[in-house]
Amino acid sequence: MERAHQEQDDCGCTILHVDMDAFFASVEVRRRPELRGRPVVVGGAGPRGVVSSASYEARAHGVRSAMPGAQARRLRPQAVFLPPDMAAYAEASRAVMGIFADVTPLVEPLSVDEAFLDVAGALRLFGRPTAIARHIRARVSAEQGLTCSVGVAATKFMAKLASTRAKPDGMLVVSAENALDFLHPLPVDALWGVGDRTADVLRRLGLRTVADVAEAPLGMLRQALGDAAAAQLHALAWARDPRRVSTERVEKSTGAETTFDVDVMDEDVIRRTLLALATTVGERLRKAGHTGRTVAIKVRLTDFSTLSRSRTLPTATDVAREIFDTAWHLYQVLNPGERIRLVGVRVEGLVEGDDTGRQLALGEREHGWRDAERAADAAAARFGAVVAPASLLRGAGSMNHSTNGSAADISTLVGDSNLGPDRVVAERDFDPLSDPLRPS
Ligand code: DCP
Ligand code: MG
Repeated sequence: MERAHQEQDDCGCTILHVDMDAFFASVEVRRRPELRGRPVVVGGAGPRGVVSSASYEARAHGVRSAMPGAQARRLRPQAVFLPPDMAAYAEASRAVMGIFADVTPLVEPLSVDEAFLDVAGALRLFGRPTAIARHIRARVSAEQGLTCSVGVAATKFMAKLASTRAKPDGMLVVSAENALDFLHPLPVDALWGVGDRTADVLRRLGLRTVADVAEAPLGMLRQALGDAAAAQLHALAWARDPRRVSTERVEKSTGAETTFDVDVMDEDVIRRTLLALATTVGERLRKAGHTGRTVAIKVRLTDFSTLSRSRTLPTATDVAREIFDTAWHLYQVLNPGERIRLVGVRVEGLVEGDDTGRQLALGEREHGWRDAERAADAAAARFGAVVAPASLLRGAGSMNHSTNGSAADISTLVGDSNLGPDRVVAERDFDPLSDPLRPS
């Protein structure tokens, strides 16, 4: 289905944004053809699970990603609810990214199912940008049995807006000439970087549409948002976006978080959960060969308000013990004093490899932790065992799952910052109390 604007002049529109339609749900439908045309929801199991992906048939009834599963069930009880199969999605992701790479080496993946492509160098081989977009859509469909939507424009910002507008299973070209006609009627939150809070600020200034922001005096925006954000929004509102498609994908942070089945007050449960999360984050850092200097925690209360705190260490770390000590300190200082729905731990400001300063900066004890954790990584790699800190085991028997709020049966979300703060890139059952083996 190719929408209006498709005949638009695609001259100079050398940036494509490709985004798979209802990605996780579509991969599930592909291997269960009997589900085609039915409302399908991936994720949302358990009392606190959230929806990862919903087929367009489920969306017609209001089901959306990130919505609590219970709400999705109320909206569409007939929907087929399926558990996520991350391995299958990762494989499909690799395959479609491979198709993009056949067209141009300038592919910037943004998440598991979307990428920017700079096709300026591919025109001689494949033809006009619209022809390239059609070619990609046809290959993805023929080889993967999946649909995607493609935005074609002169800038990343406009290409991304265009693909969103083309969904599902469509293509939309926004020529440089038509960019402002397309952009200006949109609400302010269409601008990159405008979340709920900035949208509120803009609304209080009487700015509702992108056109309002474009016409607003820069001084007014500066005063409300600061110089950098004001300049950026103003440029975007005039469809100016100088960012190039970049193939260097640097993870800026890595984190893990846990939603409790029952809201928790017990500090001991929270402490052990933070330790489990720090252990996961440390493992991921060591596996990726990254270290980071800033440790952050996130705490969501029963009323969904979210608090975060961070602290920058003198040297970068990949040591779970250090991450935990900092996270626990931050938690104690934060002292929420209320029931907690979710906690998360994140290490930010990642750099490749070791921080060379650390040997001098750290004492024997930290070295000991680091060596122990590396040994545990090696043991886990060799024996496939889950190696957990001893204190995850201690006190496990004292937890009363039904009355205390428990860390058992929690699901852990492991995410990378470049996928956006609240995106779920992996969801798996994570039970820190389940039979972990200690390194001998
Ligand atoms: N995802 C997730 N949790 C979210 C958002 C997304 O687990 N809160 C996962 C499931 C999605 C995939 O990432 O299938 C891609 O995210 P998209 O935002 O592109 O959503 P979809 O591909 O499902 O739908 P569409 O792109 O058609 O809107
Ligand atoms: Mg998608």
